[in-house]
Parts: sequence; structure tokens; C-alpha cells
Amino acid sequence: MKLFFSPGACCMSCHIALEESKTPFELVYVGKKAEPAVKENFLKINPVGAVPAFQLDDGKVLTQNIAILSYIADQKPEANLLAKVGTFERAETMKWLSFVAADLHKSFSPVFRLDAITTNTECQKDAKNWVFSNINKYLSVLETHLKDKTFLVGERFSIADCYLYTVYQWTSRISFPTDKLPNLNRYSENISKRPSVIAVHEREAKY
Ligand SMILES: N[C@@H](CCC(=O)N[C@@H](CS)C(=O)NCC(=O)O)C(=O)O
Repeated sequence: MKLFFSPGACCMSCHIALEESKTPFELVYVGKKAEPAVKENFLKINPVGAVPAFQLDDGKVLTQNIAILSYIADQKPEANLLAKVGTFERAETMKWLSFVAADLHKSFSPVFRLDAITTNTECQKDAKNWVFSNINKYLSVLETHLKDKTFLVGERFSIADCYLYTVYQWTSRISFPTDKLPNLNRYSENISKRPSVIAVHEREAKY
């Protein structure tokens, strides 16, 4: 199986889930410095050009973090990354996955491409302020939720944690202040010590 990835991007969530579930996989780098032929081939895998994409050994392709994460978790139930079908815990995990994907992740996206939105520096400042206030809104919800909690749902490290951990790392990339987010910082630090997460960071740092 192949995970098409770019280091530090949202696909790190799938990379962590693969590592955590001990699923054999191959990484295919499709980031900025990838060869043109690799990039061209990637567009056949995912025509929108976004990571992650996941290709099974029989050639079938899955895109979208939530779909790939759920597939990995369901293939390896022994890894305990997602509760059983029909349980409230599973529904809660899906809720947080949606929250991270549709609300939190996408609230970060404009700040990485302010220059593509406008070349006017004053407008960029306004856009950045708006983006930061949105990020703050979503992180505040998580900060409250994570009080006295180690994981997003129940007592297990789940695929929702794979995704939130990944996106939360971006706060340092955009210099978003996290001093008022002690619960999220504790949560993230705790997850960063997992052997799977250490392995993923080491591997992605090579690209
Ligand atoms: N909804 C998609 C979002 C994927 C996404 O935004 N990927 C970003 C990296 S974090 C990307 O590849 N952006 C580059 C592009 O869209 O060209 C998912 O969940 O997989």
C-alpha cells in the first residue's frame, strides 16, 4: 500500500495511523520538490493534487483524510484506533474527525497561501487576523473539551487524535500563540511521545 504525502501536511495523520496500526506501507513523496513526472502521475491518482492519497495493492485509490483514516482503522481493529460500528463512541470519533477536517483544518488553510489570495499587504493583514480569530474559535472548543482528558474520545488514542495532533502542529508554523491553550499543549506533548509519532516525525524530517 502506498501513502502519497508531503511532510508536515495533513497526511501526517494517515502516516501516524499506519504506523500505529503496524500496517505495512510505502511512502511516495509528492511535495514541492518532487520530480515533475511524479507530480504528473500524482494528478492521475488525485486530480485535485491534494495529499493524502492512499493506494491499495490492487490499485484502488482512496483520498480524503477521514476516509483513509477510517479504512486503516477498520482493517486493523486490534490497533483500537476506532470504536465498533454502531457505538456512540464511534459516532463521537466521527464528530471530532469532521470538526478537525471541516472546521479546524480548513480554518488554517488560507494563512498558508495569503500571497495567492492578495498581494496587498494591508489586505493580507486583515485576512490573517480573520483566519487567526477562526482558528482561535475552534481551538477554544478543543481546549475546553480536553480539560482532564488524554484523548479526544474515551480512553483510547483514536484516528481523531491522529488528525488533531497533526493539525495542531501547524500553530508553530504560523506563529499562532498557544500560551492560553494548556490543555491542548499537554495533549499534544503527550501524543508526541508515542513511538508511532516519533517514528513518523523522524521519517518525514528526511524529506
Ligand atoms: N479534504 C481533504 C483536504 C486535503 C488537503 O487540504 N491537503 C492539503 C495539505 S494539508 C494539500 O494537499 N494542499 C495542496 C493542494 O490542495 O494543492 C482531505 O481531508 O484529505
